[in-house]
Amino acid sequence: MPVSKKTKTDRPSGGETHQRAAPDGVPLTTNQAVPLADNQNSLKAGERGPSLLEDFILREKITHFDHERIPERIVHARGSAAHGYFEPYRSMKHVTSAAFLADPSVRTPVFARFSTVAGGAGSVDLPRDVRGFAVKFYTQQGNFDLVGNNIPVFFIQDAMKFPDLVHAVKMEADRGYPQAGSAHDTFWDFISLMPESFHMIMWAMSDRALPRSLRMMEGFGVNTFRLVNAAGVSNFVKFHWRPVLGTAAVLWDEAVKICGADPDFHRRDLFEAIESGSLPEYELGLQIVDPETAASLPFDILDATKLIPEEVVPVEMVGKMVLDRNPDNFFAETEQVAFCPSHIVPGIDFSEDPLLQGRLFSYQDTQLSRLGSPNFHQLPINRPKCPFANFQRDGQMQMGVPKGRANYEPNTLDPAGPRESRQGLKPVPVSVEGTKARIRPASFRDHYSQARLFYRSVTPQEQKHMAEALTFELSKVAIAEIRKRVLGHLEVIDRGLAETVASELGMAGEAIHPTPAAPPVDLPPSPALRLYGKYPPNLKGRKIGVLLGPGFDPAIQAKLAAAIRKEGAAAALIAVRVGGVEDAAGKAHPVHMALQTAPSVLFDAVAVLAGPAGDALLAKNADAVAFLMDACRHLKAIALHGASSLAEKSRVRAEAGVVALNASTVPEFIALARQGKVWEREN
Ligand code: HDE
Repeated sequence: MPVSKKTKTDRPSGGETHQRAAPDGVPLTTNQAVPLADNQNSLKAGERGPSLLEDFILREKITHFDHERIPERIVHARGSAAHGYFEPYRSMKHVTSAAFLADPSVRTPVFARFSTVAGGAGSVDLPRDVRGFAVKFYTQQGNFDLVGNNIPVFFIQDAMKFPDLVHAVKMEADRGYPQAGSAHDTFWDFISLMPESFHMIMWAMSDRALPRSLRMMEGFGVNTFRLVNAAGVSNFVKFHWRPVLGTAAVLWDEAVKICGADPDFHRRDLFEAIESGSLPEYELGLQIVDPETAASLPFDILDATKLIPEEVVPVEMVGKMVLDRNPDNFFAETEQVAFCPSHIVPGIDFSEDPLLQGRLFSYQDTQLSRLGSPNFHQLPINRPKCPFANFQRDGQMQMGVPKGRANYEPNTLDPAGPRESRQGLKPVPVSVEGTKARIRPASFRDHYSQARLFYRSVTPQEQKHMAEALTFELSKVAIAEIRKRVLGHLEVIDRGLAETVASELGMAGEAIHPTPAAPPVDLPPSPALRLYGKYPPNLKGRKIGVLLGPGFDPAIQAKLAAAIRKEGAAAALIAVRVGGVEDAAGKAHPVHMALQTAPSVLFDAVAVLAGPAGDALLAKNADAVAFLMDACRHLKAIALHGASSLAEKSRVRAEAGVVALNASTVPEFIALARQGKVWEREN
């Protein structure tokens, strides 16, 4: 039966309200460059008839779409990245022949990707988790990937345990939850049986696992590498990154609420900072350890569950990385970038750390399955920015068109072709001898001393938050035996901590005691491990939420905004409605955000300004009350002008760190906000 019938909804090429054809635009084409006349309708047999298989345009479009996703990373799936550059402060030729560390006038392009570990690509930015800190340096001697974390040690000592660790922390095998969180039975079951993980656990339970911003966290290469100079002299090295803005973290309750208010909190923060010209900067530090010093350390330098206190071996700052450009395309760059710790350049070499040795295999292997071809190095984001040539050929998605007959070496047919060179990568000659065995060295046995060192080195606030984090995580563990085993390990680390957690769990006296393979020792504390108080207080790069109620005083608001700008911070103006708010003279002011979308967890400090009627209105608004109550609970500096009824309702008036705002107290509020949290309020 013919299906062609004129109907009322006859639309030759789709909707009629918007101009679709851009007369001056480039033609829309298929992937074979054939121009399209209609991108709205599939090819049909008659107006109301079935679609035709012949429609290669529809099939090309849908097929491409069907294959848009690639396997996400098995760990570190959720990440945010930026382009930038690295410049050394001075030549480091005396310790390394790496060219990117040799000449302060040379800028090396970089691509940095920050990530969470456990969650999937679509998970939230602020779970309690370790953050990845991976940097690809496109040097003149080839790519160097420094694939680190924001915590200087790792959970396990041997690569053999990595799949077990990751299986345990990721969503549970039968139920498919929780997403992106370690507070569940399988993670703590595994950890409770792995004493070597407890040093890292202390860090993961600390505020380091809740960074305020990717711009405000330290980074660490974790594994021990080697530096080698042109004369062949080599030393061990640990890599460090230090954020120029200093370190900062959010509280657990803030993190939980941020995940709801803005799941992309870190990604947005990084993107907006770069867009606004507030460029993230990190200094690169080297902790260089000669072989004699390495041998004298009270632990094995090859053990990735240990750090070298800066008080023992100082960190020398050798250069700076600046991130100055957002990716043009998230998939092509942030998703397709392939980091591999095996990507080193002459002047850098590996150590025999068994975790690193496993990593040298794993990353290359994972890229093959993720990116689908041994030619992943040809993708624009992965391509070295210096010339490269060899006789590897063909393979899926080959982008190059190699010329000539010779695809082997040695050859005589192509004398100008690529050859080995004297400046090439040479391994540091390390003599190796031993019996082949699956073995863990005795020097790796002390699992608790550095966990204790870390706990006893940090500030009382950090210690308090660690106890709270352990209590929270273990409260979500259903199997009591697991909790008891964890309490046993905590007792070995620090009795006071263990007692606090046991009592908060309602499990005093129930710990199951482990037998340490090596009894822990008291090491001298390392204040450099603190998160708070290590960097000078500042407001740079922070965001202040300024809630404006109707009838607010515009002169004070302008003064406050100018003072915030002067600090290098940003003021977000908020009103009940996104359309704006009127000041005391009835003049309308535009704002950045509506109160509903701007809970105070999104800001570092807050101010509320309102006239009498505006104050009365805000005091009746549940979002405004929650705004102030949360700012108080989350230890933020608070400034109030004419918001007394709201303050009353939110019970913040008598609290520490609340400034009565007027023209002369703006500096007082700024000085308070610079300090970060108002710690006295926490107690
Ligand atoms: Fe990774 N890790 N890892 N890791 N890792 C991956 O590689 C692995 C380890 C780190 O932004 C994977 O491309 C093993 C330590 C970062 O793309 C995979 C072991 C440290 C990133 C892999 C470790 C890291 C990864 C998954 C133990 C800190 C994200 C996707 C032997 C120094 C990089 C990928 C990015 C990613 C394996 C331990 C950091 C599976 C086997 C220690 C920052 O290859």
